[in-house]
Amino acid sequence: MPQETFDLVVAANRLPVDRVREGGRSVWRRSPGGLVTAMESVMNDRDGAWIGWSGVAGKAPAPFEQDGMHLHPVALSAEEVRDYYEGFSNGSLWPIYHDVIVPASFKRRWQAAYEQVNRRFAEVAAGLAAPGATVWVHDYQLQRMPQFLRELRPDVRIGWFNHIPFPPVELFMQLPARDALLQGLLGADFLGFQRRADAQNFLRACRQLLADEQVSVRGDVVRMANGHETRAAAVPISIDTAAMTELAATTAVQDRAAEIRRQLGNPTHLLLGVDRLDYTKGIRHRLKAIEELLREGQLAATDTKLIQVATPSRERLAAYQQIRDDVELTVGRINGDHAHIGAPAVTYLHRSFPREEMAALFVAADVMVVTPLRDGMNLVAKEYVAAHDDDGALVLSEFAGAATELKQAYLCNPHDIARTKQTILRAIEATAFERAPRMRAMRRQVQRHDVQHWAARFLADLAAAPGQP
Ligand code: GDG
Repeated sequence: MPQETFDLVVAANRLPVDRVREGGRSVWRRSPGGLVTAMESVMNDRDGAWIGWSGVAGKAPAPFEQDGMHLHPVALSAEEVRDYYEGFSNGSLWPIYHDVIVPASFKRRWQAAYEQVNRRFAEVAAGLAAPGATVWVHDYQLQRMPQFLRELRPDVRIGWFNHIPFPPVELFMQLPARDALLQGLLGADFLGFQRRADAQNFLRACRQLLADEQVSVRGDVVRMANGHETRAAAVPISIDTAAMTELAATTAVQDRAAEIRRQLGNPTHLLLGVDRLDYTKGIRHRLKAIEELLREGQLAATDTKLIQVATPSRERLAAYQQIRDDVELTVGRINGDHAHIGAPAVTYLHRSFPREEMAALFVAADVMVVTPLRDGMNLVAKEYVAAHDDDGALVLSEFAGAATELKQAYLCNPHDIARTKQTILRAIEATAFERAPRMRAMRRQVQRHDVQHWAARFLADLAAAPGQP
C-alpha cells in the first residue's frame, strides 16, 4: 500500500511528545511549549505530519496520530545520539552559535553522524511530502537536511527556522563543516532567524565563505550557480500569549501564586529565574549579582527571596555537569551566608514543573530576572509579561533576542556585574507608577506578536520566497 502523504511536513530533532509511564503503562504525552501549540494551529488546517526522534535510542516506534497530528518517529542509534546530538549539535554547533561561552569541540566522527542523520530525516520527509508540499525544518540539528531533501524532491517548498542565534562569520568560520552547513541551508527556499542580526550574519557568511562556489548575495537573497535562490529574514518567535494570560488569571493559578508567597513568608520582593540549566543562560552571573547585593546589605534576605527553577538539560555533557556544580555551589554558599532556619534566601529547584505551576510562579514574582549571555529569543521573558499583572518588572539581558522586542524591560549586560546589580535594584525599587506603563507596552507587544502570528508569517514568507529559477 502506498504511504499516505501530507501537504505540510514539519521536521524537528524531537517529536512534540514524550514517552511517559502512566498507571503502569507507557503512553505518549504532549511536550510542553509554544512550538507545539503554534504548529498544531497551522497543522490542523493543512493536513500535517511531524517527523522527529522519539527521545529513546534504538528502533523507531511505528507512526501514530496524536492531537490531530500525524507523528512519524525517526530512529537514532545510541552512537548517533552520542555523535550527532550530543557531539556535533551540542558540542560543536551550540557553543559556536552562542559566542563560544564554553570552548567548542570538533570530531570528524561527529560530523559524519550529523550527515547521516540529516540524510535520514530528508529521506523520511521525501516519502511523506505530497506533490508540491511545504516542508518546515527546525533548528541547528537539521542544517544539512534542506539540501538533501531538495536533491530528492525538487518539487517541494522548503523552509528552515533557527531557534538559536546565528553566529558572526568570525566564529562560524571555526567550524570544519562550515561550507557544508551553508550549502545545506541553501537547499531551502526561505530561512527564518530570530533577529535581523542573525539573518545578516548568515548572509555575510555566504558572501565571505562561498564566493568561490559562484554563490552571490543580493540584499537578503542568496543565489546559487544553478539559479536557485534562498531568502533569509528575521521572523522572531513568540508564545501563545492568550493561553498564558488566560491560564494565569484562573483561580487555581492565582491561589497557588498567593500560596507560594505565603510559603516564603510573604517577602516584600520576590525575584524569579526560570531556565534550562545551560551555561548560556547566565545563571551564575545572576547569582553572583544577587549574592553581592545581599553581602553588601543592599538587599536583605529577610524581605527579598529568589526562586531559581533550573530545568535539567543535556546532563551527559561535561560542560552541563560543570555549570550544575557551579550553580549549586553558589546557591549553597548564598544560603549558608544568608538563610534563616526554614527561610532560604534562594529556593533552588532542579526539576521541571507542570505549566500551571510555572504560570503561578510568573504571577507570584515581583521581578523576573532573565540574564542569558546569549539566547536566540528567550520565551520565559515573554511568558512573564503575558502572565503577570501591571505591577511587575522584567530584568532582561541585552544578549537575548527578546531584548529587540521588549524594549521597556530593565535591560542589562550580565557580564557587567556592577551595572547588573544596579539594574536589579532599580527593578526592585521601581514604583507601581513606573512599572505599569512598561508592563503594558510589553504585554501589547506579545499580544500583537504571538506564536500563531509567527507561524503564519513564516509560512507566508516561505510561500512568497523566490525559490527555483
Ligand atoms: C530555544 C532557544 C528560543 C522551562 N522549564 C519548564 C518549562 N519551561 C519552558 C519555559 C519556556 C521554554 O520551556 C524554554 O524556552 P526558552 O526560550 O526560554 O529557552 P530554550 O529552551 O533554550 O529554547 C531560545 C526558543 O528555543 C524558542 O525558539 O527562545 O532562545 O535557546 O516556554 O516556560 N515548562 C514547564 N515546566 C518547566 O519546568 N512546563
